[in-house]
Amino acid sequence: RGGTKEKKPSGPNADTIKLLEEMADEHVLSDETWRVQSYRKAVATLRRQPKKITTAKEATALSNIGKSLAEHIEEIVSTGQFQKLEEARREPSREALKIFCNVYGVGVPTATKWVEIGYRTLNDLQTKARLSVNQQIGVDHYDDLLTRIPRVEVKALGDHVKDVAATIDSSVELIIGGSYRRGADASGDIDLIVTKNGTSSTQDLVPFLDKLVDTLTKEGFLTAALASHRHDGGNKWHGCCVLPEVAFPGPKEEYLPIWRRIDFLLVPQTEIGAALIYFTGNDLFNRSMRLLARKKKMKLSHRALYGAGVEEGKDERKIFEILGVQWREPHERWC
Ligand code: DCP
Ligand code: MG
Ligand code: MN
Repeated sequence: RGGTKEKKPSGPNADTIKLLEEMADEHVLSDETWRVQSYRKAVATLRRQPKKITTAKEATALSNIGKSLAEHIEEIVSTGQFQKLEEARREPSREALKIFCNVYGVGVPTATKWVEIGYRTLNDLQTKARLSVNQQIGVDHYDDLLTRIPRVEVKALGDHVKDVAATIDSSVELIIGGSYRRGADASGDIDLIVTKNGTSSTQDLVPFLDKLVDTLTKEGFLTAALASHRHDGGNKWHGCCVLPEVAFPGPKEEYLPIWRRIDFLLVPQTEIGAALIYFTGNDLFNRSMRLLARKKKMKLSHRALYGAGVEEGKDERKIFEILGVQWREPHERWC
């Protein structure tokens, strides 16, 4: 889960942006959300500048950059260094905190707690910590679950699931959503949207999902179920999978049975448009769409756009139209 930075810094302020983003990440680790926000807003402003910002005075004149951030910017440009960042990095327990935050299912509070207890390594967690089922999977498969899945492999995983799904119910449709649908070269997990013509409730798809999960588990494709996978009346399933060697899209010598994260999301046909928007993301794009809906006295959820006499769930394009936003292809929804 490599953070939210999807665009590499470029342009006249790239060097400044790089250090500010690194500082924002440090603030994530110390759970100072408001600082993270102000750094990210400042970075967004800097990205838009056509010229290099070199002084605090220039920086303060821009939107979303306060006095102290402006001084940091001047320091970075004039000295090439950022004192605060270096101090944060000298903190001895920082490495452990980072490692623990990268365990699947572990957030800053839990990682901080472990550091305070005195744990420093994954081995400490394995031998001393009391881990939940999910955390145990996260520790056991630490490297695998941190490795991003190349696009060709996401497709191969999806194709394998589609083949098995067709043997259970040939009229069920599976769509790969998430970063894959946005065209990403590599994804953190595979998000599979499960839908079927004629369905109007998630419940209509539950028996299918049960069979699918059962079959895929028996054949060894699904390797673990993650807890809390039956939220919202059973419309989701979260777990791990391994691509079979025969389905590997590359030379056999390069095949490794890497554990991957997989999510199934049940969506009735009546809600497929809203669900496609939600599960395509990205999360920032979703947030701005929801905000826009609210401004227009409507509400956008993963199930429908509704309010102000409107109810639209099944047509992705219509939802854009009603909101008055120009259609954006999935690959244009990075922010
Ligand atoms: N989503 C969201 N808000 C969240 C989490 C998810 O709007 N807090 C939506 C947008 C995401 C989609 O769900 O695109 C899938 O969630 P993922 O966590 O799988 O994120 P991505 O697929 O976008 O990225 P990754 O490649 O890291 O899996
Ligand atoms: Mg994903
Ligand atoms: Mn996901």
